[in-house]
Amino acid sequence: METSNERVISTRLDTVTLITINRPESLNALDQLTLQQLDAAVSAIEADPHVKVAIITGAGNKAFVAGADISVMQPLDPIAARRMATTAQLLLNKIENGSTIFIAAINGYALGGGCELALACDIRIAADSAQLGQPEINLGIIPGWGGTQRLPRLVGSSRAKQLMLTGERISAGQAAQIGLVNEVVTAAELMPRAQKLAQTIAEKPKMALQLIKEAVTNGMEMDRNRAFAYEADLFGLCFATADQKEGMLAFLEKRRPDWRDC
Ligand code: DAK
Repeated sequence: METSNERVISTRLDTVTLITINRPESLNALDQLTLQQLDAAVSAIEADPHVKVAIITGAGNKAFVAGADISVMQPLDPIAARRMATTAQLLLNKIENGSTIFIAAINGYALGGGCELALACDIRIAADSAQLGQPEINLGIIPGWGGTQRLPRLVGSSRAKQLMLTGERISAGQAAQIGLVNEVVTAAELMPRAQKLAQTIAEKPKMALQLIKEAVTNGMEMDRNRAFAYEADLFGLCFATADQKEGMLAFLEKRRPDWRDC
């Protein structure tokens, strides 16, 4: 099933949805309309209990997302910039804290807001032709879509500072070395690999997927003792699901589990 809002195309294949940001003439730069349509696509996925995994990619072969649209940002006053920040941050929080597992399939430039969008996803796979970076410094601004927070948590503060202070772009290979992307494949292999990974994850029980995401995302922000207690709570919650009973019974009966996703 395909839903196209022109700037963002959502294609649902059973339990996996592919979201394509579709503004290739501007290297998929995010203007207000594209952001609104992306927000609508993410909300629709979150509202659909059938969807377990979403892949986000960019249209064309040059860019994932080359950042926020600079022509839209240039004339903003502080109040409008703050409003833009607040609404756009809600979208990334939805991706980071929602029940769906998000995979960024980085098919080209992932710069500024594009890199920040990928950072909010759970897993990042990149084509070997991709380039990543936070070039905001070259525009006289700082990353404003969570980059100053998510990037250091992922790659360490020193590497994050270097990327943000220099504005330099790094290759997909360098990004993999510092843990900014999980895997690098050829451009031709990118979507098949992302689909295969999505399928592998989508075959797992939904509640446990959701609780793993929640435990890691929220636990990272807690001190160790609270985080372990939180993990214990979520572990306990698994035993309220039909899939815990089924998964363990299936093991004992030496058969494949028949997940109910509840
Ligand atoms: N905005 C608008 N248009 C862009 C764009 C962008 N970010 N990136 C590329 N384009 C447009 C170009 O203007 C050009 O349009 P035409 O001239 O053809 O009309 C077309 O895409 C093709 O680009 P180029 O001709 O430049 O292509 P090249 O291959 O020569 O260069 C490039 C590719 C990616 C190296 C170059 O386009 C480039 O440097 N682009 C800008 C990258 C950048 O600086 N990105 C970071 C922008 S700052 C926030 C949310 C988000 C953000 C901040 C706050 N809040 C919620 C508060 C994010 C900020 C940013 O992302």
